[in-house]
Amino acid sequence: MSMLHLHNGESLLDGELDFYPAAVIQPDPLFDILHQQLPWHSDTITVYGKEHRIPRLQCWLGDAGLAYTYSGKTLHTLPWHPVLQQLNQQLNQALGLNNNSVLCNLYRDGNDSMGWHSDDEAELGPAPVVVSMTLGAERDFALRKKGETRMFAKLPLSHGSVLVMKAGMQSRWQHALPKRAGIASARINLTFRQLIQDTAAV
Ligand SMILES: O=C(O)CCC(=O)C(=O)O
Repeated sequence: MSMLHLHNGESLLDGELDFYPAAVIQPDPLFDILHQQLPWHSDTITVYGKEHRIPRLQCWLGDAGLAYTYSGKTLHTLPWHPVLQQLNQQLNQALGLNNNSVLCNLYRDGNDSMGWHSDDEAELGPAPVVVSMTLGAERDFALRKKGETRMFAKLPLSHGSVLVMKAGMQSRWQHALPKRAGIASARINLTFRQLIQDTAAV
């Protein structure tokens, strides 16, 4: 049974983004299942030799044997949750992709965030198409051109939305999920990605 309807997408940022504001057919139960059942954990990253706890919970699931390197750490994907595997298959089919993993982020409230970056790790290949699904609290997705400090645009990502970051986006733009005072409820973001096996770290 299809969990998605990917119709009436808006093309944004000169075609670098496709946005489907209400793509998930039943976003409330999907949020609850993933909130309760995913193996959320609190991770650290090392910046200039110092460990920092990242301001959100996360987990990375996917096909067996995949690994990725993120801020100097090599992590192996955990096995798919069946619902996420089904969603990935449906997204791949609808969009003509071969994504094989999903990075799941849980922003517990408006104090959780993600800093400026591009999804440009070597394992993603030179022109990844990253599919980003939002469930729960609406938060702004901020965009700026690479090499600039000024924010270019903010896109509010609605409950049940799907944002497709197309090939080219990661080489030209950075994105971030800024803190938002006053948001007390949680948001889940799922970014479906293809980890390219033969360049993946082991
Ligand atoms: O939570 C979001 O919408 C952004 C997630 C993100 O930037 C990422 O996973 O690389």
